[in-house]
Amino acid sequence: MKMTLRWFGNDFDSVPLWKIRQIPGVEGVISTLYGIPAGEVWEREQIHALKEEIEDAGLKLLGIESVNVHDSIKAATPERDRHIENYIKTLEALGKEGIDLVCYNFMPVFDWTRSDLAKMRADGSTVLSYDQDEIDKINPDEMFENIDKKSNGFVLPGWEPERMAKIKELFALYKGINNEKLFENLVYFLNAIMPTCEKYGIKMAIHPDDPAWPVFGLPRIMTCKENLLRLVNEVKSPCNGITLCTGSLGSNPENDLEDIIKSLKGRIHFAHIRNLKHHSKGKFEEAAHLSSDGSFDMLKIVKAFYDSGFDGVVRPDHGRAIWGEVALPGYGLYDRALGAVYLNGLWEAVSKLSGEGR
Ligand code: CS2
Ligand code: MN
Repeated sequence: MKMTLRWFGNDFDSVPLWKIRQIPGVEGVISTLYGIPAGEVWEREQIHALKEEIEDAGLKLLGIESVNVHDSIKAATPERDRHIENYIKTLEALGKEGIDLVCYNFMPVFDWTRSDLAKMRADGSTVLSYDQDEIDKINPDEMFENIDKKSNGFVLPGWEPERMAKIKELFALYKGINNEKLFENLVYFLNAIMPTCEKYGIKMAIHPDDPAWPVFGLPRIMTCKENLLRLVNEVKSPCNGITLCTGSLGSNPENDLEDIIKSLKGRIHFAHIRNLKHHSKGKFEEAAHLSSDGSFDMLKIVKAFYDSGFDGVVRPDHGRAIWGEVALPGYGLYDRALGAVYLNGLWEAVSKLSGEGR
């Protein structure tokens, strides 16, 4: 298992690489060329420079999160093939730089959705939270405004202002696209890129939808065991796999995380391991990684990864804002560092107790 932290690059992240380097057990980072809009080609030189900067800090670039998929591909508009060609060019450049893991998502219009980015908890920390009743009262524009106000001045992944400026057009693209059609579009995209992924040994890892149900009437498909399994079975190449994000899938308490992890044996290419606290149906808040702070049994989750033979790249996911840190909501240093160390501890215990010490 390789422990990493997500890093948005010097121009966008509040956390410098040297601090990440000092978290025990963290070998590398997961990064991206954050400034490049979805659909444009990444040049090899830019990827090389990113890699070099990370290596100079004593870390490895262990994967990309994300190479975003253009909405024309998700909605199958006439421009999709041109955008798929661009995506392939980006994959080729990544492959030539030795990058073998790419995380992406297939959520229409937005990435993750939250009703509050800074919900105060009893101990004075703040977390991202979701309340379906709140979301039902507002439209996407209002949600963007709320999110923008509480983003501490940072650009949030999936909520780039230039995308949000086109929100009405984006919604219009998805008229007539239901879950089944969106699924077909995903399979079309994957079939088109698989030969390149196979040539360079790039593992594609789709991130589940967050929360794991449709929002604002837009279709969402990466929400449950059945659909994840359907995807790996329809596009059989081992390069087609999953980012198993416990917080996103676990937003729906009906998803049995241990069972999902075990049933995707061999097809989980990347793990985001975090906890959250359920209040009632459609209402949850994020929590510290520790089991007792939220609703998940983190030991059982880590053991499920271990028992299914997982040995890939892991990262803690969103953390609480603590100790006065001002950072991208969910992506401060302190709570994610605590999360990484805790997850490493669970992994060490599980692996040594199993007698294998993997
Ligand atoms: C999120 C997403 O839960 C998460 O990891 O922060 O922004 C995620 O990075 C994307 O959906 C992956 O494409
Ligand atoms: Mn995640």
